Amino acid sequence: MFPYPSGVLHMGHVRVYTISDTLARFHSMRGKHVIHPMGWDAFGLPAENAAIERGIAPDQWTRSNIAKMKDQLSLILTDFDWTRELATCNPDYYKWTQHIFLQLFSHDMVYQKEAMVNWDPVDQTVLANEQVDKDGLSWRSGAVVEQRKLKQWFARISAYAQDLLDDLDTLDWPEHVKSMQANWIGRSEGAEFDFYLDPLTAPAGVDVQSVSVFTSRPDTLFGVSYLAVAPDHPLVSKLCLTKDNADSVVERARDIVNNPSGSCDCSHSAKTGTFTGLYAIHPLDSSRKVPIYIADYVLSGYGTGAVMGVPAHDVRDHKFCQENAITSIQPVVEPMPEYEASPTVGNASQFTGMGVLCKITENGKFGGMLSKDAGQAIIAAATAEGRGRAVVNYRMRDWLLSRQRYWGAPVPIIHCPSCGAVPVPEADLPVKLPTGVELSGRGGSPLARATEWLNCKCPQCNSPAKRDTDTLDTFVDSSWYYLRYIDPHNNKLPFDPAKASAAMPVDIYIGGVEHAILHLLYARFICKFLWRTHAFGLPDTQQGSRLGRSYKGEPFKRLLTQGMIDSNSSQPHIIGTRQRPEMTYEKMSKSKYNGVDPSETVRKFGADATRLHMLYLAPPQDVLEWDTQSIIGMQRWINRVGRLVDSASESSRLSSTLDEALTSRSDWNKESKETYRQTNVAIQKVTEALETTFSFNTAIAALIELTNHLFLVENRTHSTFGYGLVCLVKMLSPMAPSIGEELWEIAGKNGYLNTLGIECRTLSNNMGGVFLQSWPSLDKSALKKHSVTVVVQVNGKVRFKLEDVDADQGQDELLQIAKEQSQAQKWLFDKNSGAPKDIIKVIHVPNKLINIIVK
Ligand code: ANZ
Ligand code: ZN
Repeated sequence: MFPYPSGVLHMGHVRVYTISDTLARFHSMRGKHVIHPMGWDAFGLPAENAAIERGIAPDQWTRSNIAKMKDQLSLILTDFDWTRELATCNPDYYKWTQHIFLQLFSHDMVYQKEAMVNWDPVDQTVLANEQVDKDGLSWRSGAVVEQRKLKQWFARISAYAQDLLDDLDTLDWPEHVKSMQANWIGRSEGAEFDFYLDPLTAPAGVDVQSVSVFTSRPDTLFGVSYLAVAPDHPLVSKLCLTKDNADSVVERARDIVNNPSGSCDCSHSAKTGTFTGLYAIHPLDSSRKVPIYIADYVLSGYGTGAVMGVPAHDVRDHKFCQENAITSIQPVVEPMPEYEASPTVGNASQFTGMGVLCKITENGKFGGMLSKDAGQAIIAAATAEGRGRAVVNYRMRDWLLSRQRYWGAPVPIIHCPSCGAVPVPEADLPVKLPTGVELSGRGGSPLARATEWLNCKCPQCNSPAKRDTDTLDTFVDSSWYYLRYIDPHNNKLPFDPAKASAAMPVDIYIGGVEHAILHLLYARFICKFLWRTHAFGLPDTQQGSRLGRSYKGEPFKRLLTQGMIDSNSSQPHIIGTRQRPEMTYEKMSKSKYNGVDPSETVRKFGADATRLHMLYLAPPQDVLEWDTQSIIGMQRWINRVGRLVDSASESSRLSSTLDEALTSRSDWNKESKETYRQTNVAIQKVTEALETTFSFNTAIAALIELTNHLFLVENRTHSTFGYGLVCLVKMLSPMAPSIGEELWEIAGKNGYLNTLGIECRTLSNNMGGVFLQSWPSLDKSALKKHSVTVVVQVNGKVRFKLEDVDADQGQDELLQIAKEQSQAQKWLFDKNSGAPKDIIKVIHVPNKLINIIVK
C-alpha cells in the first residue's frame, strides 16, 4: 500500500516497506520477475489543511513531503522500482482517474443524487459514513458531524454487492479481514410486505396507497403492532402537503428531518415517534389494522425506509412501544425447548431468537411451524396475495464520491442548463486543478470560486456552462493505482490491457489493517468494473495470461495485513522507581507527531539492524511493541556473521568446488555432515517463512541457529562450511541487504566463494552482487540427522542392535527405543510377570553402544 506523503516516515512505514522489500528481494533471488513499485497517495485533506495553516500551496507542500519521504525510504534500503513511481496528484495520473470516472459514468455506474450527507463543520466538507466514528465524530477533525442535504456523486457499488461477497472465497486473505468485508456488505435475507392504507383514516390528497416494509423476520408478521416510517419517507412528505394535516404531526416530522439524531441505530437511544393518525391493513389478515408512526430510528436509506414493529421479538421495537404507549404486544414465536431461555427486557420477557410459532389464532395455520419454515410459508402466502415478496438486502450503501474540497481530482463533468451533466470529452482530459485558488477551509467547494476555470462551454450544445466544482474522494485515486504501476508511462490508456492481463492480480499486497474494509472494498469494486468492461482485454485474448478461468477481477491475490506499532521506548517512566506511569497513547499515524523517528534509529544502529529487529520482534500481523533496547542483539548477531566470514576467508582456499564435494562426499566426516544438515534445516525454515507463512521471526531465528552452528565448526576449509556460509549470507541478504552485499563481496574478494562453483551465477563480473545470486535450493534428503547403528548390551553382553537410529540421540531416548524392540522382551522384561526389570545403571557410548545393567 502506498503511503500518504505526510512528510515524515514513521515506524509503521518502516515495517510495511521492510516486509515488502524483503519479500521482493527474496522472490527475485528465487528467479521471479518482481515488480516492487512505489508511489504516493498524494491528494486529500491534510495537504489542504496544512496549506491553510501555513500558507503553502497544497501542491508545493505535497511535493516537498514526497521528496523528504523518498530520502527517508532510501535510509532503510528499500529497493523500489522508481521508474514506476507515481503520485495521484500528478495530472498524468489523475487524468486517468477522471477517465475511469467517465467510464463509470458511461456504464451508469455513477449517478448524482440529493442526499442527506454527513457534514463536518470544522473541515467544511462532506464525509462518507465510514469517516464518521460510532460516536458521530469526524475521523479527521473530531468534530460532531451534522446532517445536510446536498447533491452528490455516488458510485453504484451496491450493484456489485453479491459478487464482492461471493468472491471473497477466491482470496488468500486473513479470515478476519474477509469477515469484516462480509459484515460491511451485510447481506440480509428477508421479505417485503405491503401494508395498504386504511382508506377510512387516509386523508384526501394522500395518494400513497401502501407502505412496504422490509423485514428479516417474516415469521413474526402476525406479531406486528405498528408500522414506522423514516422522517423523509414519501408518505410523510405527502402528509406534509395535505392541509388538514398541517398540525403537530407535520411539525414533528419536520423537526425530525431537520434534527436527526444521527445515523446510529443502537437500541439504547430514545425511540421518539409521532403517530400519523393513519392505519394500515395487515397483508394477511384484513381484519387487523395497525397504527403508522414516523420514527427517527428508521433509516431512510435501508430497505424500504419503513419497518413493521414487532415489540414481542425485537428489543428496539419494544422500547418504541414503551415510549409511545403502544400496549398491544403479541408474542408469536416461542423458543424451542432445546434453545436458550429468552432474554428479559425491562419487565417483559422477550424472545428475539428463531423458534417455533405459537399455536394461537393470530398465527392461524402457521402455528407450530419452525421459524424458518413459517417465514417461507408466510412469504409464499403474501406473494400469492400480491402483498409481499422474498427480498435480499445489503447494508452496504453506494459509495459517495464527491468532496467539497480543493486538493483532489476534479469531477470531469460539465453542467449545462439545457443538456444537464455532460462528460468532459476524453481529449480534454485531464481537467486540471486551477492554481491560485484561495483556500480558507470554509464555505463549501473552493473550486466554485475559481470563476475563470468554472465557466466553460457545454461540449454538446456549446452554450455557456459550468464545471462540476467537486473533487473525487481519494479512495478513488487509490482504487486503481496498482494497475498504473504495471504501465506507468502509458499516455493513451490508464494501462495496457495486455500488460494488465499478464501481470494481474497483485501477488502480495501488504499494508495496515486499518484499510481492511474501505480501501480494499473500493479497490475490489473498481478492479472488477475495469475487468468486466474489458480493460484487461477481452476474455479470449487473456488466454495464456496469468488470469485463469476462475479469475473474477480481483485485484489482490494475497493480503498481508500488518499490525500497529506501539512505541514503548517513547513512554516516560517515573524517575526513582523507574515505573511506568499509567497513560494512554495513540497509534503512530500520519496525524500524530509522536513515535520513534526511524532515521534516528537507523543512524544509531544501522539500517540492517533496524530492519532485522523490526522483523524479529513480532510476526507482521501482530502489534509490535517497539523496543529500541534489544536492537543491540541484532547488531551483535550481524557482527558475528561478519567475523565468521572473516575467519573463513583467512583460511586456505578450497581445493574442490562445492559441487564436487557434494557429490563425492568422500571427505565428509560427522562435522561436515552436520553442517550440511543444519544448513538445509535453515534453508527449509527461511524459505517457508518468506514464501508462505511470513513469519520473519522464525526465519531470523533459524539463521541465528545456523550462525551458532558454524561458529562451532572446527574445519573451516571444508566445503560444507563454505556452503553453510554462502547460504547464510544469501538468506540474510533480503532482510539485511547492506551487510548481505558487503559480506558477499568480502568473501568473494578473498577468493572464498570463487571456488564454490555452484550457486554463483556471475562471479566473473566482480561477483555481481548477492541479489543476482539464486536462492539456495533445499536438499530434502539432508534434513534427516544421519543415522547410526547402536549396539545394545545387557549386563555387558551384546544382545541386539538398533539399526538406523538418528545420530547423537541421548541416553534416555536410546533406552526407550531399545525397550520397544521385540528382542527386548527376552532381556529387559521378567519372563513370568512380563514386568520390566529394574535397571540399575546404563552405560552409553554415543553413536556406538548402550549397556544396560539390570537386576
Ligand atoms: C420485523 C422484525 C421482527 C425485525 C423481529 C427484526 C426482528 P438486517 O438484518 O440488518 O437487515 N429494519 C428494516 N428496515 C429498516 C430501516 N430502514 N431502518 C431501521 N430498521 C430497519 O435488519 C433487518 C431488520 O431491521 C428488519 O426486520 C426490520 O426489523 C429492521 F423480531 O422487521 B425487522
Ligand atoms: Zn448543453
